[in-house]
Amino acid sequence: MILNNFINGVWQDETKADYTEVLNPATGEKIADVRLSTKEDVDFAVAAAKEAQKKWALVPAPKRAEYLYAVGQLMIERKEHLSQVLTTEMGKVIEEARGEVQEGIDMAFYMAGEGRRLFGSTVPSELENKFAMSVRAPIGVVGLITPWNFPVAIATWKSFPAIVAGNTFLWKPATETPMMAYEMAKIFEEVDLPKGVANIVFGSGSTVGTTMIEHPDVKVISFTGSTETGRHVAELGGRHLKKVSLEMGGKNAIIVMDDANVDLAVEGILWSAFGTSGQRCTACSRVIVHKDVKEELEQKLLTAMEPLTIGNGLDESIKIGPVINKKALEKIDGYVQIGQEEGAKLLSGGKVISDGELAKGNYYAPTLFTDVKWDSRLAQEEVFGPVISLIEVASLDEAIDVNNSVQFGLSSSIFSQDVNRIFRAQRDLDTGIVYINAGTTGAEIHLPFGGTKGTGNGHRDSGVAALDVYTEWKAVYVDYSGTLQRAQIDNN
Ligand code: UN1
Repeated sequence: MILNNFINGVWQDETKADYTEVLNPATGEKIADVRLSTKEDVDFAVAAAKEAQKKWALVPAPKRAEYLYAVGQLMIERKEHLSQVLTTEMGKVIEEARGEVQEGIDMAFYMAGEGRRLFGSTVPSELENKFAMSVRAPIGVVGLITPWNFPVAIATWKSFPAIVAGNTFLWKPATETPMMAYEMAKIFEEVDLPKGVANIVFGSGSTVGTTMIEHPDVKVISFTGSTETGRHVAELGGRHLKKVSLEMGGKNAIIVMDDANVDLAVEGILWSAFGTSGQRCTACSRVIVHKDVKEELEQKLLTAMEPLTIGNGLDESIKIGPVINKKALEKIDGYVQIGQEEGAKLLSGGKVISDGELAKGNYYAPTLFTDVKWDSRLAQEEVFGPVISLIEVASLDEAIDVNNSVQFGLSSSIFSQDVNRIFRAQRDLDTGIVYINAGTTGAEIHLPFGGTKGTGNGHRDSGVAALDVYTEWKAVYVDYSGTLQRAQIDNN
């Protein structure tokens, strides 16, 4: 299969452009060739999106929303197909793929509902016979850059609010996972979304991403991906005075206090650390444990890890799928070496799985380290793989300090039964998302998603807050006095 761009409602013909291979991370087999678009491809898409946006902005928001209801409906009908494609290109186990597609469906209906709200506000004017209000206005053409770990959900967090708010967009999916963008483009086409509202431009960050950011007609860039790339997006966007929304890394921790339900904590840790093979921005990679329950937690984690099955996520019995590619395997293994050099104690895993059939895919054994120093590289840097680091503490204060010691601030969690500790923790944990007695993953789409410090730049994906990224606040004054009233001047 050859994947070409979808621009102005038309699938572009094959040309002499370059392509790169898309591989199934579970088997190493080739799934497709995806186009590496040129600067000219981007320019062409921006021109189409710009033209389409003029008309799209005039469509009433409740009508724009109707397209999203139709998109959501088609996603429901195709849920199983979409989930299978998602597992095939990304590797996450099928149960999680279904969950991700469901997130997209939920986002469609949620944002469609916003079409009948898109609240502004009215306020009293300082002057008589004058009306004052603020309204949300569409911005124009927006550029969406999405990662491979959530190829569909994150794209819906960005594209659906962009659509309902009256913008048109260019979407550059990760080259590792272009199939979901292809599937979504087919859905946009089938619901008759007006041509040029949704445009898919496949290709690299260095060409497609950079051209989008530098293009004067792209007004907003919404990016989810690595901190390194995000910094570059922010720098380049800053130079071009772009509104840039960034969601980047995480080094999320679960705190287990001495009064915690340890069995529940074990379940939460395994789900959040090994789900999606640890490749979520929200993944738990640190466990900050009170010294009095440390040994119990270690033993229970080791026991619970034993039955975890590793393999191709299309098989319903598999609990842990592959990681995205060989480079990711090397990076994870590199951190395991670093951890050992830093004196952390490896309790389980710590190796690439290279036996039999599994050698063809990218599998890493679920890994548990203990006695990890809070300020070591293993405890501070994002690994993005199935690796847990246990860090011992002696009090809640210390646990919160350790949680907040990293450069990221996406998600955190505490297991405790003490209401005083819980309320203190939710206040003091410096992350955009806090869970009580649950793991660090599983954010719901109608709440704001994002983080503090190095995780983001103050914007939020999903939730009603996402509309702030895709709308401009406009203040409107209507003077019906029939006289020239001058604000701030004494008119009498
Ligand atoms: C991500 O890892 O970038 O909260 C997104 C969660 C999912 C989304 C994760 N709902 O884990």
